[in-house]
Amino acid sequence: MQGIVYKSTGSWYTVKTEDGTFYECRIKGKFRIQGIKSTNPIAVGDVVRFEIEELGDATVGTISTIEERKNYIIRKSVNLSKQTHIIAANLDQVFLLITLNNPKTYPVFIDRFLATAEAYDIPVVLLFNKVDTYNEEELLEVKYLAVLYRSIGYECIGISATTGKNVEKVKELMIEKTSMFAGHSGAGKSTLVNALEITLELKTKEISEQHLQGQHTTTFAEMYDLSFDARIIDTPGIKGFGIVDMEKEEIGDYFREFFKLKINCKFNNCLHLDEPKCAVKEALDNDEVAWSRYKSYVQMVTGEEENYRIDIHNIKK
Ligand SMILES: Nc1nc2c(ncn2[C@@H]2O[C@H](COP(=O)(O)OP(=O)(O)OP(=O)(O)O)[C@@H](O)[C@H]2O)c(=O)[nH]1
Ligand SMILES: [Mg+2]
Ligand SMILES: [Zn+2]
Repeated sequence: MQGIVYKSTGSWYTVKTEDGTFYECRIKGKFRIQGIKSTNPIAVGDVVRFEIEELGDATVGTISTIEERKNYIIRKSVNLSKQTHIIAANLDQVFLLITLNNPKTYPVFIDRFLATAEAYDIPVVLLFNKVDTYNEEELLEVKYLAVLYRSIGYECIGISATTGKNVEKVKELMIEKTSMFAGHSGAGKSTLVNALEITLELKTKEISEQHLQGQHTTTFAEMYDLSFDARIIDTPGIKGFGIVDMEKEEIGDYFREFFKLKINCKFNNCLHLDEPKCAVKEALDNDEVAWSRYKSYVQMVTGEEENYRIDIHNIKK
């Protein structure tokens, strides 16, 4: 039988076949995928083949093979820096939920995420959530960020998952596609899924639990079929986004505006750091490239991996 993985809890995988039946499946023995060293060999979105057997009253499956992935989104595991974790596979697009506070999303997190998605060829749409809670100054900041990221080529939408503002716009982009919601814990991913499909009633952080900082409400990635011909993968919040398998020399190619300028750098292997006649640095001096983007880039190239992983909840503003 063949199906798509809708949920993975570590040892069990929920697989949906084409006729709409869900099967609980396991992996037999050690299951390794060539070339990828990850903590989870199979991720939500994977297409797998499996055999079923009767186990007492239940029918369970054993996954035998996994079909080649169209793409996947991967990051370094939080504690095991050498290990990687595949968040989801076979995506048409990712929506990154950004909040200015509760929790605060820093530009470096956005940029790391965008570069990784660019490397794996996955389109990203930026959703600035909780606009109903922002004061004038914060709304200006949203506007600034939206103008910046639009100029680089990313679609940006200001939304409110609780009031429903612009949720229809998000819906329109999701039709006929498999999408994923990503972002820090508390950014409102599950709330937005609920806003898209009110019958789902996914667990979201209760107001009474909001003081429990750093607690994830969603603990496993899970895919849902939505009534408007769309599939969404809700994921647990991520704190940091460690980049995986990127050579220093290629990171600049995943910053779209840098990539466009690179042809004008004196050296074709320019890292845009201290090289003479660097078009990126010239653009930076002329305010044609944003300092926040350049800072994120330098952090990634020089391998300052620690900083991004600071617990965002421990930062006092
Ligand atoms: N005011 C306001 N609150 C929101 C909005 N979106 C989400 N929230 C609240 O933010 C809190 C966190 O929302 P969740 O949907 O649980 O966040 P999450 O991103 O799924 O978090 P994890 O599952 O831990 O990754 C909840 O109390 C929501 O009600 C919004 O647009 N406006
Ligand atoms: Mg959630
Ligand atoms: Zn350069």
